[in-house]
Amino acid sequence: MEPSTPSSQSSSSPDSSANSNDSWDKDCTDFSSYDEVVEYLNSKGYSKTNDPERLDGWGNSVDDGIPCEAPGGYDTAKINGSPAQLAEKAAVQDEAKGKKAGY
Ligand SMILES: [Ca+2]
Repeated sequence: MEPSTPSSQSSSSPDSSANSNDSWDKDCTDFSSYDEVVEYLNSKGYSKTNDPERLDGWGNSVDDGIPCEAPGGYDTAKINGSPAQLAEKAAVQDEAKGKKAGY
């Protein structure tokens, strides 16, 4: 009887190089300006609930619909699915409803 030895010892070699630079997975640091972040997010159709590249939940670490860190005073209504944009849409709908109702 042979002593059972594990045929391959798993040495701990962290394979971090693989996921740091995936071309499809952008990070906030890959953008040179916040407008670029928003443009990218909008062009991909990403939003708070559709964020495969985890652009939201970075920096302020909250899935709040705001990707990366918006500079102070930034018009976040430009961001696809952001709370500010949703509020704007709701306001427009309310207005339309109001017009229909004759207000
Ligand atoms: Ca966020």
